Amino acid sequence: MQEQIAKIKENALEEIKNVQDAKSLNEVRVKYLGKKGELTQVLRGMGTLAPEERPIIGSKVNEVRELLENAIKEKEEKFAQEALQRKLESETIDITLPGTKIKRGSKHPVNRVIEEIEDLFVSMGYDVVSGPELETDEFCFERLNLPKGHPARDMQDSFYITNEYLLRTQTSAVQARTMLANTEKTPIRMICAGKTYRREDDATHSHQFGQVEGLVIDKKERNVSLADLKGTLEVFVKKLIGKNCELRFRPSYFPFTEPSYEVDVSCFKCGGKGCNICKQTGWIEILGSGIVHPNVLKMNGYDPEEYGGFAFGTGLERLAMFKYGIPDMRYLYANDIRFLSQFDRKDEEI
Ligand code: 2NM
Repeated sequence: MQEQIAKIKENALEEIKNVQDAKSLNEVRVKYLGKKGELTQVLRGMGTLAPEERPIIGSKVNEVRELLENAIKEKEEKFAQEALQRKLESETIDITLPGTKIKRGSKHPVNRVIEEIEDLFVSMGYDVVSGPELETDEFCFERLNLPKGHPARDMQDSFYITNEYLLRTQTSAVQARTMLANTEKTPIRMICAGKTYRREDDATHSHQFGQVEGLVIDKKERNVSLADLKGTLEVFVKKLIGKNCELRFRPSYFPFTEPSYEVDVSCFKCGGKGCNICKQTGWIEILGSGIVHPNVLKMNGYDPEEYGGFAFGTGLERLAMFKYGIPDMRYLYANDIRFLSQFDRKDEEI
């Protein structure tokens, strides 16, 4: 019997040594140590032994069982270790690979122009103010010296919601609100940029467009003059279009200013020689401006004998087109990613 046990031990150890995977290892375990395993059978057969032999054989079997169990366990651990190693290798991540690029939006050219203008005027001490796009007839027209019956108030030209409410046709409604709200009559330096609406239905006009308008009001004794208006607009245009342009002030008419001026800039394409952009004139109209009309001051709570100032306004789409050389206004509204992505944020800090 001793011999049989030694044989089992030898065979089992050999098989454990040669086994290649966890499944076969388990088969070996069952073969030798299972309920019907070879070693177990030896224990079962002990009944035939002489009583004095039993403890000797019993302890021998247990010794071999323990030896085999340990050998199996060791092998199991080896397999587990190898499996883990394979898993780690197959799941390795190369952290030096470049990441997937995240697509980033870009700022619309009109919004870029707004931000640039706001930054410039803030640097000159102006406030940036906003107001409602749904306006009242009162603020859009009445308080801006556009009395009832004025041609600019034609129902055909504006989006009226009710008799009283309409989509603002100009941002100067915000100027009127700012003046009226300033009961302390502290000096005003403000700009307002935003959307405005007109009832246009031809191919060359949009019913929604961007405007920026500015207003400066102070006591008469502080002499806010036409010189200040000219200087301010010169800084404005040169910052936006380029240092090397020239400005030309041309007498004009606006209901809310008197005197009024349209401002032309020397053509940035041909430099003034004449080309298709400036229609051979060498000049491009870029701004409207003037000294605030006494009626506007009066209607917004200011005594025109005591206070005065200037105002100006312009269209943002045209400015964006000039600044970026956009040949057709429709590009600004087409939402074409090929167009928009050209206004990348490369030059900006985010
Ligand atoms: C322009 C041209 C001239 C203007 C006037 C005012 C206000 F409210 F002060 F009267 N705001 N904006 C103004 C003056 C706007 O845009 C072409």
